[in-house]
Amino acid sequence: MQSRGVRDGSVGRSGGGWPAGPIWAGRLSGGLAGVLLGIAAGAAPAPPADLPSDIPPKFNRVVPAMDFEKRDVMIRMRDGVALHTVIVLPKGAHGAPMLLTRTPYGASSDAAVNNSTHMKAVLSIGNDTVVDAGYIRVYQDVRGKYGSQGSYVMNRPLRGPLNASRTDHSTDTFDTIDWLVKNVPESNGRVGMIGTSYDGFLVLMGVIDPHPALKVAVAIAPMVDPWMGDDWFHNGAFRQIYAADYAVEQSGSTSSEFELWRDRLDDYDFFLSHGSAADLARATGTDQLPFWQRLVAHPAYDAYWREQAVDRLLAARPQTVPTMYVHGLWDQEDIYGAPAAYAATEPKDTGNDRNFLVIGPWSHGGSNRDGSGLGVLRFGADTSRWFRREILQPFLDQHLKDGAARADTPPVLAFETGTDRWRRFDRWPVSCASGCAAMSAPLYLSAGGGLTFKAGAVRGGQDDYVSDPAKPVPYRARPLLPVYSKDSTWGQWLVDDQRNISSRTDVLVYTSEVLTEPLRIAGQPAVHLFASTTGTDADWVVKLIDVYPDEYPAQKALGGYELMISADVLRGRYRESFERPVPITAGAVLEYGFPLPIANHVFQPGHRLRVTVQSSWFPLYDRNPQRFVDSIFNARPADYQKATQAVQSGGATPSRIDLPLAPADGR
Ligand code: PG9
Repeated sequence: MQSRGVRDGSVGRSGGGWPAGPIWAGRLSGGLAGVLLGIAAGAAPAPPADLPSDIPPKFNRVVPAMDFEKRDVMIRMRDGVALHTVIVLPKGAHGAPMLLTRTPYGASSDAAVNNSTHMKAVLSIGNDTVVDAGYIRVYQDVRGKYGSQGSYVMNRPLRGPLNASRTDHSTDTFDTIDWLVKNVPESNGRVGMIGTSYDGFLVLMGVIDPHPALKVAVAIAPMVDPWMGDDWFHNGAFRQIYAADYAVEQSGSTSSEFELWRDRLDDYDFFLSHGSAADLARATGTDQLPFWQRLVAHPAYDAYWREQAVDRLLAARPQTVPTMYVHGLWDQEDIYGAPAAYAATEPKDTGNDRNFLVIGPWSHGGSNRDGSGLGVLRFGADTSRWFRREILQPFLDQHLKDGAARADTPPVLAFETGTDRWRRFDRWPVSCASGCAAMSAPLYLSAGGGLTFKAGAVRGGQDDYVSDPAKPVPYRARPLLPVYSKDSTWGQWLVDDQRNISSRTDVLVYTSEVLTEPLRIAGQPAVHLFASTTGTDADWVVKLIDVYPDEYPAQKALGGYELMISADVLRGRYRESFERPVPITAGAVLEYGFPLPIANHVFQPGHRLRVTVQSSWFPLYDRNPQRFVDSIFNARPADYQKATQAVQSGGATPSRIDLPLAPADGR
């Protein structure tokens, strides 16, 4: 009641809503107390209409000198649409290079990570060396997001069969750079692009038909082929947990203020309780979103996906802008993109001096943050900072700064996990999947749980397990927090201890003898699984794991740790063709072949190799009903069935992983 009295103005009336004679009233100084409490000697004055505001009509904020200046501009594209752009200039800049990031995540917030008078603190830490080098930093909202006009299209395709309009990210980048070089007099007229993930995809769009002032590009963890192995699918298996969140956040509104709601803590329960991906989309309203509708309309690798795969687009065009691809070995979102785009463009780099690949021990975009460790892993130094200072900045400077020295950028720089050191290569080894027979060594699964390089030591036979869609294998230890929740450790899940998972009865485990010598792999392991199912469709998830010694005094938590080195999934219906799914013949032993993400790792003496096989990875991937249906998005409850999966070893059906071996101490 008291607050109601304040609101309706009754406080001034004697005997009003205030308690009589409050002790604290006497402590207020007369005038102010009079105004606040309406108490005055003699006749009661008319009550004020309202209290004076604490917010003055004009507040002149006193800000000490800033070491930068910010300009907010709208840059008009060729079709009249204006894009919101923030230009951050070091004070006194003159003849400075410009570094451009185009983004759907908010240019203004990218240019105001902290409230500071220092440019270095205002930008994210990934910009530390760029600011030290005196660059002008430019951020731009893509069409339809935050301050920009126009329509937002998720991964807007290039003009052509999938985009009938006059513009795309390539033209928008061109028009933006054209404006920048004409309207930022503090610049030297040279522009570089840098961006991570979606912003990395935008970098690659920018190097297509580039503006002549675009001199260098750095694509960090770029989304390149979202069906084959980046954000939305891996080999046809749908990345439900992530796509469901992302669709709502990114395409639910211009300024990304919506999140997918939850009605329970554990995402395992949440996704399981809502049935198929389409059922959940209906329950949450996600099915209204055009982006979601496109996902559901294109479950297979049809022209829609093929025509927008960035590696194909790049391969089909001349490469004029020196480009660095930056990849994280434990990238939980875009583990496919950077190596694929590098591989697709490398043949055009005849002088081996325009196309560069950096492979670090990072999660998604980890090179922009602290890189001293990931999860329980420690790398002995801040690998990200070292990369930015010693590799990235000299590379940018070489192409953007007037008179800068030539950088000593190796064509390929790869951090070797297991030994924690950087290695320089002339080329990244071709993948086993595309024919590295000479250097690949088959690691055979042996019935009963063995794993060996010796074909003669393989025990023939089969191991089986029951895969039950009602109890799918979680992708990490439960409870599973939503990807974007405040306490989420989503960025670490690829280095989680696999112990809790491999101890399940629906996961097959194959383990080698203890290694007596280091075993080094550098490249892409290739799975050849011979297996049958009693169902008519099945997912096959294969993980290559480094099992630490049972006790590990150097870091106790790593005793017996099961560290995933490389892993992926194949949706069985696509074993013959990604374009045309076919049912699996129940009971037939078939070969399932697929490459795993690249690794650059040394399994140390005392460690063991482990391979595990399972048929769900939930809810990171939606459940395969295990009965062939037209589209798994629309599977009905009755379609989900248990199946017995049998994995073969030896003889004519030698399940194995071909490992890209490399000399343990050589290059
Ligand atoms: N992995 C995110 C993404 C990239 C491209 C498309 C959609 C999502 C990202 O981190 O930006």
